[in-house]
Amino acid sequence: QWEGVETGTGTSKYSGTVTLGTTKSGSTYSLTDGARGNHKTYDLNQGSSGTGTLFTDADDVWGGGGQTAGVDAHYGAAETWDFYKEFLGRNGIRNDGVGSYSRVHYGNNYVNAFWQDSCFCMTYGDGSGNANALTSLDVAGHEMSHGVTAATANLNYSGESGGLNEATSDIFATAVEFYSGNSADAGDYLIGEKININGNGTPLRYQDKPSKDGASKDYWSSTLGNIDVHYSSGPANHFFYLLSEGSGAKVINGVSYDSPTYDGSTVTGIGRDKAIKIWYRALTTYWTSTTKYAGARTGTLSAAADLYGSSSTEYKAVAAAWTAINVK
Ligand code: ASN
Ligand code: ZN
Ligand code: CA
Repeated sequence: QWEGVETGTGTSKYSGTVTLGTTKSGSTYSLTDGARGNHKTYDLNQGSSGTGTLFTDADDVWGGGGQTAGVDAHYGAAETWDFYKEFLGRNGIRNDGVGSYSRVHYGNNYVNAFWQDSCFCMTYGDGSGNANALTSLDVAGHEMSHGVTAATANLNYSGESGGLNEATSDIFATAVEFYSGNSADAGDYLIGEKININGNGTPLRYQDKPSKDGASKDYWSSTLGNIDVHYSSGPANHFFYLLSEGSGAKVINGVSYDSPTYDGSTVTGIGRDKAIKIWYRALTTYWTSTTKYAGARTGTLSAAADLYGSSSTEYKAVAAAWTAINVK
């Protein structure tokens, strides 16, 4: 009997045919990613506590039936791990090389996914009615990034800091989706566009113009901290879009965007990669649990100064993008 790091193949629901990091023990393979801190994926089989059973398979070819949600979750965790490691130099959620775990098939007709610091794990429901399983790549990136935020700035999950916490998860969700380059799930500035959570084909959130969801705010105001964190995230998501792509109309990977500004100003984007690096440096270097939008502006300006210089185009674009969402 021996154990080894293996590479399996999976047929996913959202991301086409994918490779999976697996482990062989005796003659059985499991969803234990030996190349990524032994991140594991478990089947709760409709339960709502504990870890259920670790996914196992006889031939390392995965998918079909209850395995499919496991394939998507395991792939999403791997892509998120790779994004953090290769693009940002972060070795796992806590930067200690240790994997977390995913749980799928949580409860019955559960239309959500969530991260818990208590178990250092993420959990996915199967959806209900027209809403599909919550296991898309951007949802995985969003949930795992809650772990990164908890391990770094630890932004409080209420008021303005809660909006910044949520936006951080949406921003890195989008970053993972683009970085992955998966042709079945091309990068976009939409959150949850694959899961049909509204039942009418619309995404959960829009980063170019967050108010398109009917509840999120496009711009900062003094009452922003009074609304749900998934809506007070709007201005920060909007900042990220503007900093990356600029204001006005644009088509990216076949998706049309049209991003407005508070004051009618024109913002010229510096590209997504630089915007992500600036956000990450602010999160990990300058922000604390009580950072609000004003502090987010100064933190990202400090980050841009560190990375590109205080008289750089990038620094000026950060200032312009915050001003464009009414953070001056
Ligand atoms: N899916 C939600 C989120 O990650 C769950 C929650 O509201 N905590 O934000
Ligand atoms: Zn969230
Ligand atoms: Ca997306």
